[in-house]
Amino acid sequence: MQRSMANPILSRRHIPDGPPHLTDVSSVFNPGAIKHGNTYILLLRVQNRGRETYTLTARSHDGIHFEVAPEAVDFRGLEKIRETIYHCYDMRITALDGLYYIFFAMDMDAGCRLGLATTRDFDTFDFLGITSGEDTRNGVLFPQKFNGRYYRLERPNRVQLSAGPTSGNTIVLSASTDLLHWDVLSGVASGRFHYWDELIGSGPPPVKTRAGWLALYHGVATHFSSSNIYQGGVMLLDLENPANVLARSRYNILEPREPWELTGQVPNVVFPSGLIVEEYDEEGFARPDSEFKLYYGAADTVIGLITGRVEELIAAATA
Ligand code: BMA
Repeated sequence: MQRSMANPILSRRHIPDGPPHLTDVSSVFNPGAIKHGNTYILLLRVQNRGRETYTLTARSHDGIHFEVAPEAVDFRGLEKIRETIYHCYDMRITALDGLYYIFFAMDMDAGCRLGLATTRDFDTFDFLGITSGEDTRNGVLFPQKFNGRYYRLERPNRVQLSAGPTSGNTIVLSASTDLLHWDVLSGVASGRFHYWDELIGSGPPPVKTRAGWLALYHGVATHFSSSNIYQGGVMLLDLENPANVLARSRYNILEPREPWELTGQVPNVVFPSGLIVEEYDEEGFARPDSEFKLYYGAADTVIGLITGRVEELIAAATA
């Protein structure tokens, strides 16, 4: 696995000046990622100098050089929500049954909620609704149904970081028949106090491999009182029952090392949020020797890319 030579592949300079709210923006980070036909698509979290958040679409033919659309995504139907929505962010994209589903965090007065939108073409987007009652974040949809039900991983926010947002130390598995109402089935994994992943949350949506669901996540080390360190790690979940963890990386697979990962508006952060696997076999399993592209936010300021082979991620989970 290695960082792209082109890193950081996206920074504020790649966002075209548009209307005043998108002129000379501050930062771009934590992208959702998917391959739509032969086009690599990122849904970018863009923050302007009013510290307002917009979602912008970026397209690429090689997964490295992206062109950013000048207009922010309009989630049709979002305007029907009566309560104030401060920010929609951290898009996670899953392809399922010919449609793209996008879960994202919504900061509201009552706390953080998970919103859901769909698109077929990344030109028009429909907001389906708010899909959580409690404070929760990092919702990721599995790319298949399980006995007729949708499954997602999510991370309830039950920990208050000192001088920071609410966070959490447990990833749970939830199920739904209509994508709007979700029931928690079981805990999946908890933070490991004193080590690299004390607080945890899912990264990109899980990828199906013959070794299990490849579930990347971020872990936060909080015990250095100066600054929380956000890192990336990997788990393998049981193919039939993803609440069962088959393996989990003892070591992080990605940590802040480059200057642009160590420094920025939130220092010491790598936040993996988009994973594209190039090749799947006839039965829909990621090929072990396939290349992957992992997109991540760095220091809540820019976007980085790391590439490697799927088998390296699997090996990291069992190391
Ligand atoms: C988390 C989320 C992420 C962010 C990270 C570091 O709690 O808000 O969106 O990248 O903190 O600030």
